[in-house]
Amino acid sequence: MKLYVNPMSPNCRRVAAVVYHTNAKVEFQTIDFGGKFDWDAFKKVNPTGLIPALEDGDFKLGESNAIMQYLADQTKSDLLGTDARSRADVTRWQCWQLAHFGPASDTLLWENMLKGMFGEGEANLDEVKQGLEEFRQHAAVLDKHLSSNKFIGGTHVTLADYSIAANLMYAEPAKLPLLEFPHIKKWYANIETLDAWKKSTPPRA
Ligand SMILES: N[C@@H](CCC(=O)N[C@@H](CS)C(=O)NCC(=O)O)C(=O)O
Repeated sequence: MKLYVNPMSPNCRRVAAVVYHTNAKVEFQTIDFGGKFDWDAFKKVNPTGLIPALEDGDFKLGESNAIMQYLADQTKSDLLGTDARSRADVTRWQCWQLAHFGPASDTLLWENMLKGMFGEGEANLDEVKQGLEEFRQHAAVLDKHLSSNKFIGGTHVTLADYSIAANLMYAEPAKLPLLEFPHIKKWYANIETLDAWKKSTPPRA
């Protein structure tokens, strides 16, 4: 299998962590955003033109959360859950990440970190205010859940943990107000001790 990634990208990191966790036989192809890469040709792999994307023979798959599920299934890992209810619960949190937590985190990541890095000017304070409101709203849900659960899926690490943790990898420069959410902070510190998470750390993070 070939996986198109850039290690700096949170969307790619959640998949890379699963590759390391499962020892999936994957060859990483690193895409340099600033370099020469034929994005038009790449649309044959992922029509959205976004990474991560996976090629497994003639099967091509985009969307980080879907790729994670495919890798967990291919490696017969318990990361997706072992029965219908645990699988649905993991999927529920991955959907929540994509619909709610990810977009709120991404607003702050863009305004407080990436915009400056890409020379796109100062943070827009209205956007930051909106991003903070949304982040606090969604983080409160996760924090309450983690007050009585070691991992998001309960007692052991699942895809849900890697999906959501990826949005916190730039918590400091993105100015995510994590101090207000002690259970998330504690859980994330625990994720940072996992080998697969450590191995997926980008070179300059
Ligand atoms: N929902 C997608 C988002 C993927 C995404 O936004 N990828 C970014 C990197 S973080 C990308 O490929 N950007 C390249 C571009 O916008 O041209 C996923 O979870 O895989």
